[in-house]
Amino acid sequence: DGDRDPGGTPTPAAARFTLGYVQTGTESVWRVAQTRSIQEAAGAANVDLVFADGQGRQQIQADAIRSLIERKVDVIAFSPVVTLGWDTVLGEAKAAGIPVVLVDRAVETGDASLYRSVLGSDYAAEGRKAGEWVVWTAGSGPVNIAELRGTTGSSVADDRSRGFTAAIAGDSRLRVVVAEPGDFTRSGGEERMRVMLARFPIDVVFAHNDDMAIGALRAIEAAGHTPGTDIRIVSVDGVRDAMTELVAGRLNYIVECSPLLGPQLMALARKVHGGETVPARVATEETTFDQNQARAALPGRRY
Ligand code: GYE
Repeated sequence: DGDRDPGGTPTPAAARFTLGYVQTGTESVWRVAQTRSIQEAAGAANVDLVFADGQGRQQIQADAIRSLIERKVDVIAFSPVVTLGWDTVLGEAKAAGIPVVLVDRAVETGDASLYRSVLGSDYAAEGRKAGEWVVWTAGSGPVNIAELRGTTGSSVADDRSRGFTAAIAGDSRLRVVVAEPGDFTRSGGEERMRVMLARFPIDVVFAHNDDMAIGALRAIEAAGHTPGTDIRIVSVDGVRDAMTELVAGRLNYIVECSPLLGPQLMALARKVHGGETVPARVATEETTFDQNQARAALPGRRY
C-alpha cells in the first residue's frame, strides 16, 4: 500500500524490479566499498539485487551475464574488467531485451546500442590532476617518474595513463622512466615497485590507485628509502588507509575517485527499466587531497 497525498490519491511505493550486477572482483578497498554501496542502495531503493563476483576475469564476468539473461533480470549493470571483447555477450542481452548499464569501467565496441549508459568519473581528468601535482612540485628537476598502472586493458588504467601523460608532456624536467601494471592490488603494487626500484632511480611514483600506492610504499621502505620524502607518491581513490598515510606524510597527494555509486546506480537503473531516455554518461563528483585536506576529511570518511 502506498502513502496517500493530501488529495487522497494513492502514491504507490517505487515498483520493485530486479537488477543483476556483475562486479570486477575484490581487487581493492575502493572496489569493496563500491560493492557495499550498491548492496545498501538496492535495499533502500526497493531493488532486488542479484550480485555476481567476476573474480577479476573476463570469462567469469561473461558467464555471469549469461546466467543473468537466463534468469530474466530486468536490468544488467556491470564493471567490465577489460574494455575489449564484450560484443557477443552484450548482443545476447540486447536480443533478450535486457538493458545494460556500465559502471565505472567502459567497453570498446563499434555498436553503441549494446549499452544504455556509463556511470562513472572522468578518469582521464583524474590522471591529469595527478600529473598537474607532479608539475607543481617538480622544483628545478629532473624528476624520474615510475608509473604503476592498473589492470592492463582496463578503460580506467588507459584513461588515467592518458590524462597523466598529457599533463606532464612538454615539461623537460619530468620523465616517466618506467611503467608497469600492478593490477590495482596491494601485492601487485609492492611486487612491481620492488622490481622497478632495483632497476631505476625513482623520485616520484604515480600509482593508478591507493592499494598499489600502499604496496609501493612498503617496497620503498623495504629498499631502505623513506616514502613521502626520498620518493614521493601520488595516487587515486582516497580510501581511509591511503588518507591515513597521507596525513602521516608517507604519501603525498591523492586524487579522489568516489566508490559510493550505489544510489546513482539505482536511480539510473530504475529509469532505464521504466523506458526513460538517460544520458550516455552520468558523472560522479570528486576532488583532490593534500595533507591538510586529508586530515580534515579523514574523520568522516566512510571507506
Ligand atoms: O580506482 C580501483 C579499482 O575502476 C575506478 O578500480 C575503478 C578502479 C579504482 O580497483 O581502486
